[in-house]
Amino acid sequence: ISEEERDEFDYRYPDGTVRLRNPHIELMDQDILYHLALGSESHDLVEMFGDVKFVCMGGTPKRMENFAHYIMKEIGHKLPTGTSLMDISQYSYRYSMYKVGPVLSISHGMGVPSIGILLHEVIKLMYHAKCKDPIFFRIGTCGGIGLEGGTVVISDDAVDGMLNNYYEVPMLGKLVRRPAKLDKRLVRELKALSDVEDPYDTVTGTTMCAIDFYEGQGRLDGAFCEYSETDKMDYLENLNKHGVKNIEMEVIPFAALTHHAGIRAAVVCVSLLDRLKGDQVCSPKEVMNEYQSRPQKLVAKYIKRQLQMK
Ligand code: R2B
Ligand code: URA
Repeated sequence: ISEEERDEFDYRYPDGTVRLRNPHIELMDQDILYHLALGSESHDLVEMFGDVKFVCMGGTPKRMENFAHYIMKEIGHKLPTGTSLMDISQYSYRYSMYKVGPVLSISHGMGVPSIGILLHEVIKLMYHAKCKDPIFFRIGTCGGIGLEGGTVVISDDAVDGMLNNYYEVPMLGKLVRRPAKLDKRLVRELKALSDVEDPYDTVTGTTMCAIDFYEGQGRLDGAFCEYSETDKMDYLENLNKHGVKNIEMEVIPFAALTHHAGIRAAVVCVSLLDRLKGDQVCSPKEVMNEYQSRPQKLVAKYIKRQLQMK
């Protein structure tokens, strides 16, 4: 690990616990994590979450429930007898959250605002629970650029639809920018775990974060389209030239907010289709489900290795 890499993720207390860049929180009587249906006074967050080491996020509640069951099997975690896996945030009716020993599996919904709100609350959860050196993963889906459907992409950089590599948020009438940086060491470690025997490729590259699925990703099949197929192909080819390997909808806030909090994080997505060849997602359900298990396998392998090293 280089000096530069270390410096980037040192916004933590020496014991590895998460430090908040917000002086107001510790002055409050209680902090309600509204969209998680949790609170710092209503729940013993240290008792409930203090042992969390890995936070895995993905778009849909079902995928994250499946991941929770899968990781439970992989790390050999046993639930207390007579209990079953429960959605801790079910009464938020917003996100789903499952806990399997040191692993949290949480759905983030679609797009920048949805994952942004969740990240505020999960980063505060790490702080309240005094979690040490938690690592965040997004296991998701994407459209590939010049990559066959089923290819796994580990993001080593993030850009938005204008090729800017920062998260820009209007605050108090001003635009505030935060660099969208990912942990390069984590990228290397994940890449090294990919199996050459896999019947699909695992690549690293820049991921573009769109704020829309259709026109925001140059699709021709939305309800509206006022550009030509040539315009679309020129745009995608230009992205490709800039090293963009895939397009999804959350990487910018995910990279920027974890980095701002000093939390190591990685994004691993499976490409559902090659955007140079089409726009519609039309693989059969079984194929799609198998595709979606690929990022989960890689992240589970990483978690397993980390736990065995202890
Ligand atoms: C990938 O898939 C979703 C859109 O279908 C979005 O959440 C994303 O990033
Ligand atoms: N998710 C996206 O955001 N885009 C795609 O093309 C596929 C999945």
